[in-house]
Amino acid sequence: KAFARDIRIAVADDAFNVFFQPQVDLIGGSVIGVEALIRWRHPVRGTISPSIFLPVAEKSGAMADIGRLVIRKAIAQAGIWHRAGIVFGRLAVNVSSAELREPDFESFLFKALDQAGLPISCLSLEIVESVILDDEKTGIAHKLRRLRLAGIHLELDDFGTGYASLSHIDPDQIDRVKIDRRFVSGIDHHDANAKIVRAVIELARALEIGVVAEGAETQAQLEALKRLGCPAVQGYGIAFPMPGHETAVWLTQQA
Ligand code: G
Ligand code: G
Ligand code: MN
Ligand code: NA
Repeated sequence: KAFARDIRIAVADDAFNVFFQPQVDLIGGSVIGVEALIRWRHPVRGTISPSIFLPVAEKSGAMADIGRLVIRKAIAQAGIWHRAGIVFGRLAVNVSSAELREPDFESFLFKALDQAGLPISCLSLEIVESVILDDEKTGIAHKLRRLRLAGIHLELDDFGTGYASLSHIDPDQIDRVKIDRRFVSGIDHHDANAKIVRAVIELARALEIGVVAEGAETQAQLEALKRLGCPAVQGYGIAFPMPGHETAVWLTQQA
């Protein structure tokens, strides 16, 4: 309860920040995207992980507001980079079902893009499998389809950890899958992990869907992903999530 109140206060105080974590082409090394990740510096408890406070926000009804805050800030930042000629590829934003259920989610999104001067094709939404399952009831599927038709990219996040139905990697609905980091963590020494990652890469290739491996931390993991033919990667081994100004410096150094 107190925590839920802290979250509401943080929304009002604009205490949430957006960090960005780069994604790179594993062959050529060029930047292909940045994922926006929310960060909260609690006045007493210090930095709190979104995996702790987002579920509370979800339950207390603050998620939609927090999501909009992130989207607005991330898109505004990407718009600045776009105009400055700083190459970032695509901006990926995580969206929860609470956000997608809002009736005016689409108009909100288009307005944010318009205000920031960011082309629609620069934006990508990351959704987890449970959101897709949710849709049947809530009409989220239709919304996602319209957004995709408008030129926004859709990605299946944390692939392999949810209900993992293969029907969720449908090229008519999804542009890219993100292989969850639990499969990447043991890729250089755990044979089953490597086989699963290879299978997902082959599946994605057959379906002509993009694929990015998450959570690559070590050189050995990056080498293993390369050997398996993984086209793209995101993880501490490339770059940590960074505040906007640091991200701009990082991006400029890559170019
Ligand atoms: O950045 P970190 O690994 O701490 O994030 C933990 C979890 O929080 C991840 O599952 C991530 O998808 C989620 N997350 C981070 N930022 C956002 C956000 O802005 N919106 C939503 N819906 N989820 C986020
Ligand atoms: O949205 P998603 O569930 O994919 O969130 C990705 C989360 O993974 C972010 O919170 C980010 O901080 C975290 N992350 C990114 N790279 C790494 C990594 O190399 N190792 C670990 N342990 N976590 C990572
Ligand atoms: Mn994500
Ligand atoms: Na993920």
